[in-house]
Amino acid sequence: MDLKDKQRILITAALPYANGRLHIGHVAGAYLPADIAVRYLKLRGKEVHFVCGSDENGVPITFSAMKEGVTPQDIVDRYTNSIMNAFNGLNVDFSIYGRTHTPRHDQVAQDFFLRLYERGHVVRKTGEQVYCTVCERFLPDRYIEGICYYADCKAPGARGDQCEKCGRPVDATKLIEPECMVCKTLGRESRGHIEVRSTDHWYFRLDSFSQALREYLDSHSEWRESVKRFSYGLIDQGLKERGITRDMEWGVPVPLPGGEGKVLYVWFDAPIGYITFSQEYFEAMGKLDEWKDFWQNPETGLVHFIGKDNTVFHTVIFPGMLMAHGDYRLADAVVVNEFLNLEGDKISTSRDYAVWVDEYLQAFPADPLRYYLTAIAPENSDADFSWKQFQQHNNGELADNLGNFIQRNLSFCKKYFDGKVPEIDQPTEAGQAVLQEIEVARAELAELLDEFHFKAALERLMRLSQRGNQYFAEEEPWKSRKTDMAACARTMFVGVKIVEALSVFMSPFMPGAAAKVREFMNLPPLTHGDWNAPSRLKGGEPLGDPEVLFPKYDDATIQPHIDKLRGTVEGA
Ligand code: B3M
Ligand code: ZN
Repeated sequence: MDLKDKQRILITAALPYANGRLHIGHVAGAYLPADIAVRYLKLRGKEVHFVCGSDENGVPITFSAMKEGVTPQDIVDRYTNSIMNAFNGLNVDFSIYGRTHTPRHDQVAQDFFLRLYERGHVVRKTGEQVYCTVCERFLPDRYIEGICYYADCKAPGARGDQCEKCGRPVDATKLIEPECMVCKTLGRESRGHIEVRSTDHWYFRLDSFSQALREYLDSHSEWRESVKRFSYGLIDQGLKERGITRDMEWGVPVPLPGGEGKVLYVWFDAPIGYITFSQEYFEAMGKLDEWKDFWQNPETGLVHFIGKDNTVFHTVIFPGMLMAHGDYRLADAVVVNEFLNLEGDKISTSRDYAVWVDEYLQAFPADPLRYYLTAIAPENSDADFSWKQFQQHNNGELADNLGNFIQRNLSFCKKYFDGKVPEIDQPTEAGQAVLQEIEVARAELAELLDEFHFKAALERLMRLSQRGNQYFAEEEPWKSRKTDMAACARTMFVGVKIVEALSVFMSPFMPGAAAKVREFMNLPPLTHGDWNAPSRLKGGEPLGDPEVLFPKYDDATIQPHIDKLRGTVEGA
């Protein structure tokens, strides 16, 4: 069944690592488009659940803890809290926001691992790993860095799991001039004492699912081009066994003899987190088995929203894991976004070169950011956030087009129609044509949103608002109110109908502003299924009090944010 025809849908957004604050790159990459989709689908009357949570295991967490000289638990507690606050402030409305460093998740991930092991898809092998003789420990993933050994790359700073420069996976034992990052962080000599030692690990035989994964991709020709190209490319190059355990203490313990001192690789347990959180969520509602409807029954919808760097895990490895398990269905869609840059440079958390959500929210409301990040959404290519452009979009599009249209119509009614919806017999022909255009917009917007074309959908919304402004200008109600009040009423009746429609269409993108518009019109808050609800505005009924919806920001307000970034660039 097509996703469009499904009535019950589970949506996931990538689990943020709980080792840093949330920034605009994360928001544009996964959480905002997912939230827009969720809000839209609910308005369409679907049963939608939105699952997310913190990724609290793995080297990213322990590495941050080491750098700050605190425990991994301190790190995940601090940042889970900070990330949740940022999501709240942005109005990202998860059904559940869970955490992966919990006994419950350990259990779910271990059961999953054991099932794969019992079915022969996970095997134990002795392999070579890098070991620091000073630290007396193996150095998984980013605990080791060196020069990338691929002849056409040779970039310094390649990590033990991946070279960020060329993007290829790395065999840590082959890195040139390897360096122990633990020693380096602690200020010790970091070279010259790294050896290759053998240790046992468990490997997932992803290669045996090549054909099935290819068929999975074949069945989704509707996915974004770049995602398909990338995923087919991985399969064409030949899938390999993947090491899914690590020598470290923090994480999900390996539940087998010989697994002491080893944990599951974070990228093995993290996607299983979606399942854990789904269980926790439905259980909390007293519906013990309902999670299975969404994970094991293909009649429901399942959609993952992620950023580009997480693609392989969601289109190849996790589906492979689910196939290996045997009880699961696969996602209908994996919606992938490219990267968001900042003022022409890469966002860098370590250099503090980012727009942090908490900082943004101290200065501005959520909706202008939600608007701007959707207007430049990195759907098919990388995008660039610029404060000047943010200002232009806010002042030009939100304030002058959308806000102005709404304000203008409602204030006019307030002044000349006693704050009521104008009463008319029927609209003029031109007015009827405009009312018809609302229906066209409703249908076209739905089509775009059903296919996750958020940017185009937002443009379509703004065109309706522009059309409204144009109608207002053509009809000149400020003239007709002096000569022909009935004609004026016919114009304004159509005007407020457009405002009402806009309050519905804008709400997935800008829920805060949409709710205000509903208040300005004395309309009830939107609820489930309201996308197609008939107009609730009746001639003669009182409207509320309009206020400025989107204030403009002057240069003096914007400039400090630009300066802050310049400072961090120059200071770096
Ligand atoms: N935590 C990577 C990231 O934040 C990772 C996503 C997990 S999704 C299961 O980019
Ligand atoms: Zn070391």
